[in-house]
Formats: sequence, structure tokens, C-alpha cells
Amino acid sequence: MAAFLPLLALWATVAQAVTLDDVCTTEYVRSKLPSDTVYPGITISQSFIEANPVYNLSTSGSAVYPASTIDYCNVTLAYSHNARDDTVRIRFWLPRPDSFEKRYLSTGGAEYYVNQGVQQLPGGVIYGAVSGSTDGGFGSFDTGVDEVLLLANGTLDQQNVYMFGYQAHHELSTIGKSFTRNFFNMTQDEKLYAYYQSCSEGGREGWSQVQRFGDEWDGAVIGAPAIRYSFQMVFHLWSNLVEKTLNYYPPPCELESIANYTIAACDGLDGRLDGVVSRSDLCKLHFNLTSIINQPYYCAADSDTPVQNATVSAKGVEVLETILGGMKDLQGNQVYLSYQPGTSFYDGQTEYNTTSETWGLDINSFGGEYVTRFLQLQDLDNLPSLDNVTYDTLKEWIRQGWQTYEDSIHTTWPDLTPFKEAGGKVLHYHGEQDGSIPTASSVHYYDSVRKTMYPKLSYNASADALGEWYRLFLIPGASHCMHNDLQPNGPFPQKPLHTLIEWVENGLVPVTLNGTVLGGDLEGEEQQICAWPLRPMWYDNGTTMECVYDQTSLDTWTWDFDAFDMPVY
Ligand SMILES: *[C@@H]1O[C@H](CO)[C@@H](O)[C@H](O)[C@H]1NC(C)=O
Ligand SMILES: *[C@@H]1O[C@H](CO)[C@@H](O)[C@H](O)[C@H]1NC(C)=O
Ligand SMILES: *[C@@H]1O[C@H](CO)[C@@H](O)[C@H](O)[C@H]1NC(C)=O
Ligand SMILES: *[C@@H]1O[C@H](CO)[C@@H](O)[C@H](O)[C@H]1NC(C)=O
Ligand SMILES: *[C@@H]1O[C@H](CO)[C@@H](O)[C@H](O)[C@H]1NC(C)=O
Ligand SMILES: *[C@@H]1O[C@H](CO)[C@@H](O)[C@H](O)[C@H]1NC(C)=O
Ligand SMILES: *[C@@H]1O[C@H](CO)[C@@H](O)[C@H](O)[C@H]1NC(C)=O
Ligand SMILES: *[C@@H]1O[C@H](CO)[C@@H](O)[C@H](O)[C@H]1NC(C)=O
Ligand SMILES: *[C@@H]1O[C@H](CO)[C@@H](O)[C@H](O)[C@H]1NC(C)=O
Ligand SMILES: *[C@@H]1O[C@H](CO)[C@@H](O)[C@H](O)[C@H]1NC(C)=O
Ligand SMILES: *[C@@H]1O[C@H](CO)[C@@H](O)[C@H](O)[C@H]1NC(C)=O
Ligand SMILES: *[C@@H]1O[C@H](CO)[C@@H](O)[C@H](O)[C@H]1NC(C)=O
Ligand SMILES: [Ca+2]
Repeated sequence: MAAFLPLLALWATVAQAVTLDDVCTTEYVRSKLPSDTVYPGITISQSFIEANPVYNLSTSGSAVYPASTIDYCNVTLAYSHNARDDTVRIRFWLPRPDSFEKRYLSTGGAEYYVNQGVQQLPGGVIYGAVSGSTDGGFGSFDTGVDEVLLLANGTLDQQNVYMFGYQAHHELSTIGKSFTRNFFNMTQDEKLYAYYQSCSEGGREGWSQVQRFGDEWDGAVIGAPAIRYSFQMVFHLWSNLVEKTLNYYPPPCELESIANYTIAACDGLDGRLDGVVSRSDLCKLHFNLTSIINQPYYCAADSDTPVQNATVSAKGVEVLETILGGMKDLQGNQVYLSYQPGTSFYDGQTEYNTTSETWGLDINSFGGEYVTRFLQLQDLDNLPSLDNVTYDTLKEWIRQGWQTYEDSIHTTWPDLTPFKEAGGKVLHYHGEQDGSIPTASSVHYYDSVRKTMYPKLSYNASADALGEWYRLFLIPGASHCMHNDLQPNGPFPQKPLHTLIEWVENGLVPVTLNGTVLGGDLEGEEQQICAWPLRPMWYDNGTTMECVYDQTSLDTWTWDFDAFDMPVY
């Protein structure tokens, strides 16, 4: 008889299992709101509470989580900052009680947005995590900070600057973790694992917390972060200014064919002919763009543009060599780094003038808007022209933005001691062929952290020490936060959060990162992605890969920004 008791007890638990319908109500959510003392200075609204259960939501997946079908409780809350007449909305997707795995995940934004709608939220629910996002207090989940940056021409809304910079995420995670514990009746003794995952601007938001709040998360997956903000944003204008200065505006077909010729020339340098440039550093060392001058290119006409049938020009090559040489001032001092060879030159896109039938300047709006709104404080969404703008002007814009936003959006603090001491782990990735945020930008930050935190160790010893809690992976051939149509056989990490969870919760160090080929003839192939500073090299005619140490290659990733007297982290 006694033998039945545990079984009966189990049966009783199952029979009484709490369903999503039981708890996904505004009444239940109201009874589980965090107390206002969880984050001094805020008041959580007792009246603005929205909650509804959602069943069988199919998501086709994203760059970083696989396709799946999920059930969740869709909760939206609001809070205000005391003595400010504001409203910040935060949204949580909570897994079914029987799927909850005592995890919380914050997600971030893209471009000028502090969130990506609901696109990132399934990425936590599939791992039994409550997923959270914030609207930053900008008015809605679809409002970019650029729309609310200025109170009037000349007047910055400092609150929105800091919310975007880091504060909104600190509030989101703090409230989100407390709400998660309350909602699922966790006791104080139970461990709730807290994570982060996002790319690009979302990657910057990730670093903003790791740099400031050591114990906020147990781990973060950070992709291609838009850190070193004023450098990054002004850099978006570098390609345009090179074109204007050299007075040559490459037709888009010439730009793309230069990328294609570079890919074809550098493909095999990594030991495998798969159309993927896994070693852009070897491309830098062994390939010279001048070798493709006079090669033909062709693109068919479309509704706005004529047929483009010509050959790669010496002028086009000069423009791209200058772009790839990194930003310089008028004296030739290095101001900033650049893209790796083989990338698509998004920032250098030109515009067709149907009257003059020529290609001309198309000012990159990320860079242009940064200057008009963030620096000139004018309510304009792009620069009207680059007249009178020189290479020195870009340097001055960088300096101005760096100083203005050093303690809010700049996001390069290199001493991560509190995070490391708290046991945090970072999985940082960046596409080797990112044409929006240069890959070397992540390498430079990794090196700043390494040098700042391990100044007395040798290179190898410091890289090993750093690798115990912060690992950087350059994704062969990948473009900005996704896989690359021009190099379809490249891998992409499909489950980096799973890898991070294994590292944090089970101590499984990602010596290499799992990647999956998402297109091309190798679609579905599983590959290993090397951890920096090791680099991939294929052997046996491209059948086996090793992660190798190559000093000459590593040196090509090092930039000295001698245009500035201050350290640039
Ligand atoms: C969700 O899908 C499952 C399996 O297809 C089905 O059994 C269940 O009834 C569906 N639930 C709802 C609420 O539609
Ligand atoms: C989630 O909640 C928001 C806010 O109440 C609502 O606008 C949205 O439609 C809901 N989504 C789903 C899938 O129910
Ligand atoms: C939390 O506990 C309350 C009171 O026992 C219960 O009604 C509720 O269903 C529990 N919630 C969950 C998610 O288990
Ligand atoms: C570049 O290569 C891609 C295939 O990878 C092709 O679709 C595209 O047309 C090529 N572009 C040019 C300008 O040749
Ligand atoms: C490529 O070759 C040209 C002509 O020989 C030379 O001027 C240029 O510096 C080379 N570029 C690089 C990046 O080595
Ligand atoms: C492109 O131009 C060349 C010479 O001007 C011509 O021989 C060729 O047929 C053209 N290609 C296409 C696809 O029209
Ligand atoms: C297009 O070219 C015409 C003729 O040269 C010129 O007048 C016009 O300003 C150009 N348009 C733009 C948008 O640059
Ligand atoms: C603010 O500046 C923009 C651009 O300079 C201008 O178009 C707009 O009229 C100005 N707004 C006000 C209210 O002065
Ligand atoms: C550029 O400089 C010239 C000469 O100082 C001035 O006349 C012109 O208005 C300036 N253009 C712009 C767009 O600032
Ligand atoms: C660092 O380690 C690599 C092997 O991983 C070795 O080849 C290299 O010589 C070492 N570098 C130094 C400076 O000791
Ligand atoms: C990586 O992939 C291998 C083989 O596909 C699998 O066994 C392993 O669990 C994966 N590791 C992680 C951390 O996902
Ligand atoms: C090497 O690999 C390429 C394609 O990956 C194949 O075409 C070629 O036949 C292989 N060569 C040898 C000697 O196996
Ligand atoms: Ca290759």
C-alpha cells in the first residue's frame, strides 16, 4: 500500500496542474505585480494591465532561434518615473506553467528602436524563459528614439537619451525578473537564471548592461553591437564622403560585382571552395582590388534604373580601397576602422538621376540623421547635403558625439570586473562580412577588455583568461546579424541562447560555436565556428576544419586610432 503513496501524490500534482488560462488573467497579473520598491523611483500602474493567453503560435524562427510553435501569456504592463508625467510600457511573454524553466530573457532593439516588436520574444519562450521587451517610454513599441530625441530644435530630451542608452533595459530586467518570480510563485531560495539576447543596436543595449550592472544577468548573447556609438554612426557617412571627395559614384552593380569578385578571389584562401570568405584577414593580405579592374559586370534594368553593363573601373576600385582603408582625417591620421573585404557596401549605395542619367550621392540616413538630430539637434531625418563636409568634419562629429553621449549611448566601458565577479558569461558574435557594423569593431572592443582586465598577462594567457567568461565568435561569411545572400553556404549560429544556457547552467564551455548552413548547396550542414583569436582553416581539400593561431592575420585586425590623443576602447 505504502508504495502507492508517491504515485498518488504525483497524480494529484498532475491533476491540479496550473494552466495558462488559470493564470493568464489581469486579476492574477495584478496580484503578482512587483512592488514599487523593486526599482526606486518608479510606480507600476495597477490599472494598465493587459493579459491574454495565446495558443499554438507558429513562428518561422529568426536568425537566432529555430521555427517553433508556442503557447504563452501575453502581458503588457506600464510604469512611470516618479515626478515625471511619463509612461513606459513593457511586454512579457510568459511560458505555460508546465514549460517554465526558471529563466528570464530580456530582448533589445535595432536601428533607432529599443525593441523589435514581438520578433525576438519567441526566442526565450522556446527555452522556458519569460521574454521581455520595453518601449523605452517613447510612446509606443513602434516609436524610435530618433522621433522623441528632441523636445524642440536645440533641446535634447535627456530622459529619452538615458532611457535609450541603458536605463530602460535596467528597469525592464529588474521588473521582469521580479514579475517572473512572483508570477510562477518562486521562493527567494530558488535560482532564476537571467539572460539577454539581441543583435546590432540590441547588441549595444546588451553591452550597456554588462558594462554597468554586473549582477543583472547570468549571461548575454550579444551580436554585432552598435557600440562606440558616435564612431559607428558617423562611420555610416564615410563611404559617401569618400565617393564625394574622389568624385566617383559607383553604380550599385559595380559595387556588388566588386564584392562578388572579391568573394571569388578570396574563397579558397580558407582552404575550402564553398563561396564563403571565412578568412577576410587572408583576403586583406593576399588580394588586391586593382586585380579586378576591367572585369565585366552586368545587371538588368528595373523600373527605376537602366541596364548596367560595363567593366570594373579604376576609379571604383580607388573608392573602395579608400573606404576599406578606414576613416582618416585630412592629415592621414587614422580616425576609425572599416569593413572587411568581401562585404556588400550598403553605406556606399548611390542614387540614379533619371534627368542627368548618372549615378550620384545617396546620403546614408543612419549617419545623416545621427548628425542632424543627435549632434545638430535639428528635427531633420537626414543631412540635406555633404557640401563643405571634409574628412576632418567627420572626425569633429565623432569627437562631439563621443563627448555628448560618453556616459549614455557610447557603450565601450572596458572594465567588466563586476560582471565577471558575479559569474556572468558573454557570448559575443559578429558576421565576418558585416557591411553595416564593421567586424573589426567587435574585435577592437574584445581587445580593449582583454588589455584592461589582464594587463599583466601575455597575449595568449589573457585571451585564455578572458575566454573563461567572454568569448567572441566571428561567423564565416555572415553579414549584419544574419546570413549572407552573396555567400549562401556560410553557417549561422541557430541556437546561441541554448549554447549560453548550457554554459551558464551546466558549465559546458562553447570551445567552438555550433553553426548551421542556412542556404546554398550545403544547406543543413553543421559547422563549428572558431572562438577568437583562433581562426578557421580547412584542410584535406576542404573536408576538415581547424581553429588555428595566425599572428600575421591577427595583426590585420589591429587598428591604432592615432587621430585621437585619448584611448578609444
Ligand atoms: C494547439 O495544437 C494542439 C496540437 O495540434 C491541439 O491539440 C490543441 O487543441 C491546440 N490548442 C488550441 C487552443 O488551439
Ligand atoms: C498581446 O497584447 C497586446 C496588448 O494588449 C495586443 O495588442 C496584442 O494583440 C496581443 N497579441 C496577441 C497575439 O494576442
Ligand atoms: C501560485 O500560487 C497561487 C496560490 O497558491 C496559485 O493560485 C497559482 O495558480 C500559482 N501560480 C502558478 C503559476 O503556479
Ligand atoms: C553576385 O553574386 C550573386 C550570387 O551569389 C548573384 O546573384 C548576383 O547577381 C551577383 N551580382 C553581380 C553584380 O554580378
Ligand atoms: C594594391 O595595388 C596597388 C597597385 O599596385 C597599390 O597601389 C595598392 O597600395 C595596393 N593595395 C593594397 C591594399 O595593398
Ligand atoms: C554588354 O556589353 C557588351 C559590350 O558592350 C556586349 O558585348 C554584351 O552583349 C552586353 N551584355 C549584355 C548581357 O547585354
Ligand atoms: C539630376 O540631374 C539634373 C540635371 O543635371 C539636375 O538638375 C538635378 O538637380 C539632379 N537631381 C538630383 C536629385 O540630384
Ligand atoms: C526645426 O528645425 C527643422 C530643420 O532645421 C525645421 O525644418 C523646422 O521648421 C524647425 N521647427 C521649428 C518648430 O522651428
Ligand atoms: C559651404 O561653404 C560656402 C563658403 O563658405 C558657403 O557659401 C556655403 O553656403 C556652404 N554650404 C553649406 C551647405 O553649408
Ligand atoms: C599563442 O598560442 C599559439 C597556439 O594557440 C601559439 O602558436 C603562439 O605562438 C602563442 N603566441 C605567443 C606569443 O606565445
Ligand atoms: C552542438 O552540436 C552538436 C552536434 O550537432 C550537439 O551534439 C551539441 O549538443 C550542440 N551543442 C550545443 C551547445 O548546442
Ligand atoms: C576538392 O573539392 C572540390 C570541391 O569542393 C572538388 O571539386 C575537387 O574535385 C576536390 N579535389 C580533390 C582532389 O578531391
Ligand atoms: Ca571558402
